[in-house]
Amino acid sequence: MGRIEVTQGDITKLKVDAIVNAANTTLRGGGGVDGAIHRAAGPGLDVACAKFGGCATGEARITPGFNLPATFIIHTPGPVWQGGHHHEASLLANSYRNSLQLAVANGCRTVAFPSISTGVYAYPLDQAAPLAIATIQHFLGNNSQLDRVTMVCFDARTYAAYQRALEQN
Ligand code: AR6
Repeated sequence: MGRIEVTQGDITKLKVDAIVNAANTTLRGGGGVDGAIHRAAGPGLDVACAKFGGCATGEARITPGFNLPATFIIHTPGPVWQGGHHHEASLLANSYRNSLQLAVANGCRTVAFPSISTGVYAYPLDQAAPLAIATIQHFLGNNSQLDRVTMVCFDARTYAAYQRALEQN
């Protein structure tokens, strides 16, 4: 079975088959990790993303990596936190699951995620981290193609939350 790894760093630097982007429903770029990915990938990425005409929350779309070391970029809008009673948990799980499904469909063996929705979208980290880890673990249990899924945490607090979730899973 493939492994989950938790690391701290900048996801745009990773040489994996696919990195996931915590996008918005327009798929036309923004701040946070989305902005960093669009800047590092170069203008070809926005041209490719424009063709999708948007993406619903929890769904995913794939593009080439353009100037990134990663082969593909998988774009998924996570849910905006609205207090927890607006299907945020199932939508966040959908983002992880649909991204992994798309990665597998495109022959990927290594995938890296940022902490979807815990920045601008304000999903509480202590709830997002165990949900992300459990969803990825469950997917790995049912799929033999993936070798490694890496959670790439930008800051120490996020890193600690995912490490704890991994230990307790
Ligand atoms: N590598 C890895 N993680 C990063 C990086 C990076 N280079 N830069 C930031 N993060 P956010 P969201 C972390 O706000 O909450 C955008 O404007 C960051 O510290 O990027 O899903 C989109 O266009 C945090 O832990 O995504 C949407 O409008 C995590 O990535 C909206 O923000 C996610 O924070 C999406 O909000």
